[in-house]
Amino acid sequence: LSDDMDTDAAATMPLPQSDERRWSDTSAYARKKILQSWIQLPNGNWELGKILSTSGEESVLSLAEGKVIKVMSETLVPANPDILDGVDDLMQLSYLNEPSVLYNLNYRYNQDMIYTKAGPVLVAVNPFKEVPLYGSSYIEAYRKRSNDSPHVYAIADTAIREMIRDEVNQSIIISGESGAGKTETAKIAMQYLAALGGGSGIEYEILKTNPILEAFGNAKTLRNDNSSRFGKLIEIYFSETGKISGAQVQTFLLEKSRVVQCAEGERSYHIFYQLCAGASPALREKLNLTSAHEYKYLRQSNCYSISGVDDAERFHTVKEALDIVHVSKEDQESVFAMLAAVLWLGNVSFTVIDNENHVEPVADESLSTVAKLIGCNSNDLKLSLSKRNMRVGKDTIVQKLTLPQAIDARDALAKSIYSCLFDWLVEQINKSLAVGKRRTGRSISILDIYGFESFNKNSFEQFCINYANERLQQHFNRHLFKLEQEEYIQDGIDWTRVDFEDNQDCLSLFEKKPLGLLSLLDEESTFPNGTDLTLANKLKQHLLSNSCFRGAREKLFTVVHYAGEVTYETTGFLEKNRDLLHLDSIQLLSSCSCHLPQAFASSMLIQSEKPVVGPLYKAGGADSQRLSVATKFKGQLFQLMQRLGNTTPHFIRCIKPNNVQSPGLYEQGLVLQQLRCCGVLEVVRISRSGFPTRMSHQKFARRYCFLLVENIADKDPLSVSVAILHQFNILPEMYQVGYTKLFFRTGQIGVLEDTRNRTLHGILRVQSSFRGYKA
Ligand code: AOV
Ligand code: MG
Repeated sequence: LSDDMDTDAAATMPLPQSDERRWSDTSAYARKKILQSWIQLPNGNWELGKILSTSGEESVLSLAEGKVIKVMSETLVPANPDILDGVDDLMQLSYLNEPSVLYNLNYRYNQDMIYTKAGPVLVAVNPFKEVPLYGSSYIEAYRKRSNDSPHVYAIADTAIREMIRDEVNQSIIISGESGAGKTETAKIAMQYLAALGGGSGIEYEILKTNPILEAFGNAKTLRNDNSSRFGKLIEIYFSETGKISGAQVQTFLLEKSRVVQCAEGERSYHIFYQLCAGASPALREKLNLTSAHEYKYLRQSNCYSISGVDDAERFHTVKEALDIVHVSKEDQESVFAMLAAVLWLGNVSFTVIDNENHVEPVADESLSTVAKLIGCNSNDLKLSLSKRNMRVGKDTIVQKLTLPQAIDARDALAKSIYSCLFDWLVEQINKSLAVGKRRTGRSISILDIYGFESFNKNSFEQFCINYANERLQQHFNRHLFKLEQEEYIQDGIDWTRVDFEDNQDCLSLFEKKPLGLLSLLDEESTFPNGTDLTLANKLKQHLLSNSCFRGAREKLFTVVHYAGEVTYETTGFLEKNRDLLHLDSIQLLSSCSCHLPQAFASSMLIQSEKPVVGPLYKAGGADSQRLSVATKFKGQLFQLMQRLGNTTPHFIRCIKPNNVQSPGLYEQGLVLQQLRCCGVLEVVRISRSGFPTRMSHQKFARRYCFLLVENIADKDPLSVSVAILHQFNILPEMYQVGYTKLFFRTGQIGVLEDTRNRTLHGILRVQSSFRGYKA
């Protein structure tokens, strides 16, 4: 590096300030002289400057376009030499500070290199446009390892190799804010696994689950035109030979409320608009279908289309996908009938029938269509939406409904039908994917859940979604930091502890018993007189001492999440958490002549120990112990974490470069906030100073002992390991010998693997030429 700068000036660079001190390493690089530096502009963005001179406490810098400025030296943050521009692993940066990382990602992003490694983690910056990085030629290049730039394909490839090599199940865990690109990334990973493990045909089915689940479980939100409103874990099974033998999809907590209500500018689930736009004339007639504009459930948010998306075309894609996962034409028609029934239910209106403000549904086209579609008597439907059967002791009394109660009953029915339909579809998909599945083989799971959300108004759904993200964040932390350090210490390795941001406090705020958010919410949900306001007051009364909790006026409270503060409004919390089932609705569905509603009714009854509305819930001791939505979700998340805990994880962190879903726009502040909260920089710092690769002595000895010149294979594994290390002149600072394992710095095992592969190839060549000679 030759530069004409004043070296003395650079030599007097002050010690980096707070953040920089945290990020910078103590390698030889960091002590070298600094030629260029980052300076933060008043708008918060960082700009690169060349240090011209330093005198006293001030430095003179030249910025782009010949601008020269004088600043306090202590505000400067050292920049990397140009030669490190756009390195593909942040570990390679000499100066690991925030502006350098931001710059590096931006540099790559501008050239459509959206993937960058951060030590063991893959960072993916959403391009919001098609980038030429996918398809069969890329897949082939990663399979052959002729392309080594960071990529989802490379992660998927490593997962397959490690699954086979270590005989351990793998997981690809994708996280990031809403709209950051998790679902797209999951599909790209699936594409690779399908290409490499394909052959049986089941891979097509696996890929086709995507359009189906997206149609029924994704919707346009203010953050993302294709936002996942459910969490998904897909486990793909492989045979011993590395071929896909089956798969299983597990879904988490679908946002039901969207079916009956969604915010201005958002949409309900895609499938409704697709059906309205794409159904054939015959189907339209059969379902008495009209346009999306005619349905109240779709009309309320005043948004019908998504730019660049053809709903009619998507409808055909979904139908084809349903064919491929073996949902019969007949069943498909029943599915569409259920969707139409939900839409028509939303149009059912009520009229007052007495002077006590009791109502009953108007007997119009909506009511008769719903009855026809679900296969029940119009009058039965009318009755179930105008009265409620209540059991008092052994007697049943009939209560007439007021308008809000009737609307509630109607919407509850619509939500139940939709969520049962979603579950039913997942079940069909799983039946289809289970063909030939052998549980004995290994698997790779891909996790794609709804990302962290913060809107102007945040309700129960955001509360659950953000709680899930908090759990996932801890899995990430635990794995990459805690376990890492604990393992070093357990194995007697010299290791200076590195502090990292843990989110345990926030998780405790949610999970602590009896005084945590979830317990208090459940408690209030069982009180008949509990309201959204009493809930908010209760939370404030008990939780104010928690550092992650803040009270606000009336029904508002704030949680300090790892990804930022979110203020929630308790309106609807209790009702959504109770998720009461109306007994009358279940009875109605079970009396229907169509098979889907019947199936829904029985799954509602068997399924969850769900509370049933009314005095049943209040009076019955047993009933009140039934699980609330939040508690059930918590249980699911625990199970999920346990499952993931038994796998080797591969993490992908998706980053959203702007909030307007536009290509080419890289907002430093937004990216930085995401990098900070997800701990990417800490990961790099730890990995760089640590020993990320490790292998037990047994395994190491077994794998490499044939390379030994001297025959000591009968010695204990530790001695064999040490002999191998010596023979290959691995530098002492590049590894550590623990009690049970060897620990290596990044890249070292690659050197050994190369030698091993070369030697193996040599042996094979010799053997085959020998065979050729004999023939
Ligand atoms: P998310 O899954 O992280 O949000 P998506 O995967 O739905 O985000 O991505 C949002 C949008 O970004 C997609 O619809 C694409 O338009 C674009 N996008 C993302 N990744 C790519 C890519 N690799 N190439 C091209 N475009 C991409 V949420 O489900 O809301 O948390 O809940
Ligand atoms: Mg998604």
